[in-house]
Amino acid sequence: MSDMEERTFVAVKPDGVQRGLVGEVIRRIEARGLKLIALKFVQLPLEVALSHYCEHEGKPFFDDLVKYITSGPIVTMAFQGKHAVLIARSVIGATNPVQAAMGTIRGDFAAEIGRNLVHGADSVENAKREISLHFKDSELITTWHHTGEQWIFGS
Ligand code: IDP
Ligand code: MG
Repeated sequence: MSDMEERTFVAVKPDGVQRGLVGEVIRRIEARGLKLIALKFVQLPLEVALSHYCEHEGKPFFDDLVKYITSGPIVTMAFQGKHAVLIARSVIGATNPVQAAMGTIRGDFAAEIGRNLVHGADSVENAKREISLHFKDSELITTWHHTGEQWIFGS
């Protein structure tokens, strides 16, 4: 796999949808040069939410987290590009919006850890797991040519 084929999974959570921030989230990630390869508007079934957040099972906030992510429709996306995981995480900002830097999505728009607007996979391995949980292989469209890529990544 080439560096440029690294993938990440991002979701606009129910509060982000309700607050009209879908376009803002997509815009900021697109602007960093990542290539969109999948996108859906979906209300997560409980079993998908449980699987998505399985690493947090047993933590005190787990039940609230599952209620939150299933409380309304979300936008799920996959992006591809060099350092896709780290780039998306840096655009999103720290988990607790109180600590998130200004200029990040959470730092600019959120105030509560339990309402932090966006999800971004935290590793290449988790991104793979999350992309395959939320998308069928046939829903990933990687064949299109991102014309800005050579100017953004220099390759
Ligand atoms: P991340 O979304 O920045 O990767 P994680 O630690 O993976 O953060 O936690 C997943 C989600 O669980 C967070 O985005 C947030 O919505 C929620 N969460 C994490 N820690 C807490 C907490 O201490 N209280 C309430 N919700 C939390
Ligand atoms: Mg996480």
